[in-house]
Amino acid sequence: MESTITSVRDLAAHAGCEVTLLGWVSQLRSSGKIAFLGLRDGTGTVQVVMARNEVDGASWDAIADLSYESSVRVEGTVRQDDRAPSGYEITASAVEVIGPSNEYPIQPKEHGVDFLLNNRHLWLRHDRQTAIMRVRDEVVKAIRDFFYERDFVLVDSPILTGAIGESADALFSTEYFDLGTAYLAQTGQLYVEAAAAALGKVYCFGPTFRAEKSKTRRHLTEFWMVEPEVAWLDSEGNMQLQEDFISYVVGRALERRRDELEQLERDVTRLEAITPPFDRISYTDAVSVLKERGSAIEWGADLGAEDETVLTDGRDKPLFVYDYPREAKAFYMKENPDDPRTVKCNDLLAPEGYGEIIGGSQREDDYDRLLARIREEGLPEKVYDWYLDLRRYGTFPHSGFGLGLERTVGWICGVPHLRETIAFPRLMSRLTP
Ligand code: NSS
Repeated sequence: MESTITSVRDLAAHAGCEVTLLGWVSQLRSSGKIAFLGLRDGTGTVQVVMARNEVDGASWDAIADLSYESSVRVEGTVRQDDRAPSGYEITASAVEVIGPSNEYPIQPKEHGVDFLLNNRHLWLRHDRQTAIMRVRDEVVKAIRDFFYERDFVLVDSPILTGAIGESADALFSTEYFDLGTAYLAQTGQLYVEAAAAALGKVYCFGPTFRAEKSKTRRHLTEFWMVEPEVAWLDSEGNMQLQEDFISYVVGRALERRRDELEQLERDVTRLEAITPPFDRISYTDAVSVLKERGSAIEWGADLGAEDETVLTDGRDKPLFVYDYPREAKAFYMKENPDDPRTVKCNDLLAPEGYGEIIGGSQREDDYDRLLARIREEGLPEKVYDWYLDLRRYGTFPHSGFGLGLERTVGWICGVPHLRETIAFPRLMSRLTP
């Protein structure tokens, strides 16, 4: 009789029983009389022990052909073993090779990052990468649950757009039939602003594109962003929403992906400290602090990665920097009535050198001021006509923010370079695999 097909994760339920496992060989060691395989099936890895005199001849011969990442079917008995990382081990009675794997490129030795990225389709199978993907999956689920539980409505925004969302110098464009140039969305924000007037509390969550010529560890050309937008919310309320949101997401990763975080050797005590409220500092005060610490920054310039690290140095929690100069920020941010040189906005900087993970703002809701800003930036007025309509027909105070998924996953996992936080990273110099 065929034994039950099960997965590594569910072995506990089958202790002492005969089972069948399907997976890939991640480790291999044989003495001629006894062989040990690491069998990885996507839910975990278990050691399989095969004694030559306890399996049939065909199974033992199959072992001779085995190499890393061969796919196999293993039948055997589940034995409890406290020394095994999963708590269980399989004593095999039969092994069948489903797909051989000759000269698998990634071997258990040091490989350069370029080599690994060229083999990203295979590199994804390895322990560190699967742990990061599992944390990412949980972060995405937590993001959706947070907004669902608070009655936000998901409104997906278009990827092909006619308007510039953030800045004119970082656009990917493509020909669009008879209509001229279409741009790949840098943000869904302008569209969720329209949706907020329809539904109150909304968010979009999808891929966004930036043709930024930045070869840093924090820039992808394609990244995922979640963007909530809330009617009748001001900048202060927006920051409260952000600190609740970040604390919820980090809490969920700790609750449900602790094993993976430990596998990644993440210091989880650093994450356990992430609870509201987070400290706030105005841009103007931040510049004073930076100057005191020797930075050459001048009031008016956006903060660089190094400035962000200096500001968060020695802090346990993320830090809000609010009310930036308007020339440093996008056209849609609301002029600060208390200081019109600045706008009602904030960045949220993650600790431990991870830097900006959120950019948010209250939106300019005054028709004349918004039009003036569009003109000042030299943006094509015609394509923003619909956006101005939101200020023509029942304008309303509203705020929102954008959280970069990969930067957040990088911070939570303790992985500094974004190339490991998305399955198939798109960088300036990389379009395959
Ligand atoms: O440009 S942002 O600061 N803000 C916006 O796009 C707003 N329209 C969001 C909004 O208010 N709805 O980008 C937001 C976040 C930023 O803090 C980063 O975490 C992330 O998006 N981001 C990136 N991640 C990876 N790679 C690149 N190139 C990148 N650019 C921004």
